[in-house]
Amino acid sequence: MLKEFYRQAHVAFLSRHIDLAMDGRTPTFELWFIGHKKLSAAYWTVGALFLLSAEERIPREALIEWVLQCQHESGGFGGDVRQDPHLLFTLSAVQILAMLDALHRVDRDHIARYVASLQRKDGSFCGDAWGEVDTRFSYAAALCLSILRGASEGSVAGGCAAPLATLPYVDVPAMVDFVMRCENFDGGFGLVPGAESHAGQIFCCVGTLALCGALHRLRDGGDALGLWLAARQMHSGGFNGRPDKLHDVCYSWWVFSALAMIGRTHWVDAAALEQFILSCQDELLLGAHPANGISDSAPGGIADRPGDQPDAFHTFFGITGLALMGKHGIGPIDPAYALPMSVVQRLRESNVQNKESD
Ligand code: GRG
Ligand code: ZN
Repeated sequence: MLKEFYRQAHVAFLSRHIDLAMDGRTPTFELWFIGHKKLSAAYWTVGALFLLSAEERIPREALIEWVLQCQHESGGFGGDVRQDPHLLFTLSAVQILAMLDALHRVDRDHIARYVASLQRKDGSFCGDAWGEVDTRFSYAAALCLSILRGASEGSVAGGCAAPLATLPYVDVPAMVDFVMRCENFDGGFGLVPGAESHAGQIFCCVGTLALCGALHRLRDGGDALGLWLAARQMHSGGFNGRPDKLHDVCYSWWVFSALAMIGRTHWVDAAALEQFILSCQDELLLGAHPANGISDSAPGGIADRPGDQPDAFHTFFGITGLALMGKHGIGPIDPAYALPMSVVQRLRESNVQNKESD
């Protein structure tokens, strides 16, 4: 039987998580999972509530105040109040502020300089002052700066219209060259040059190329990558992140958004993927099935795979997967910005206005 999407239950689950992220004194399993990554957890929950058209459940002003308190004097943001800054949390902060239309509440130039300070001579990015390099950080930098500048014209989905993007303070050609050094013989990308292809890193590398207007640099015009990504679909309909690994809901985003950016979503079975995501919904109360009408009162949330404990991360990436497919009235979402299309559209308009006032 085809499964239903339990929207109300997920909205309730996500609302509980926003409160947890901002308060955090209640020692619960969910809080243990969120740990020090509260700002990113807030991005997942706010993003999911937006995509479910449940913005009214977001405590907007309290959330903005808390995000602002997470900023460090360097310009970067920590995962919570009084934590060291990191590029990934800085991205989450900027994404949350963009969704809440509150970017005017921060000094954007200060944040952009912090991001740029993490670029190294070879074009790569560190996540923080401790010097670890990872293609996740290239993407975080490209996206952060794209949002702070105001999104560029043209859609990145299915190929990028723009030539090499200009991003404030960073060396974009070097940034792209470093990402291309992480491309493998199989068409995929890894964490650093020579590292194994992994769907999460592929999303980051393809996202960086898309935001920088450099998707044309892909090997075989993207065919090798498309084949590698399509091979991630398993009999369950779900994707794994690399060969011989288990299926996992979050790859619905990492894999399908990369396919969307290179215009090849039709190379996989979207209906089977949808059913896999729905089968990962919390079903604690669902000895009863949807027909009896109590499905929306389940605890809510989506797990990594059927029968596992739901969490905010997989709830967000399950919902973003459905949003990419345009299912259940969710979305739409931009695959490179990982933000609702309406938010990216608003950023684009602000970019045009900024240019006119220059
Ligand atoms: C704004 C959407 C967005 C992202 C920000 C943090 C980040 C940038 C990207 C993370 C990309 C990534 C590496 C995702 C993979 C996450 C994951 C499921 C890791 C588990 O890896 P393994 O090797 O799991 O433990 P497998 O599935 O290979 O067993
Ligand atoms: Zn996962």
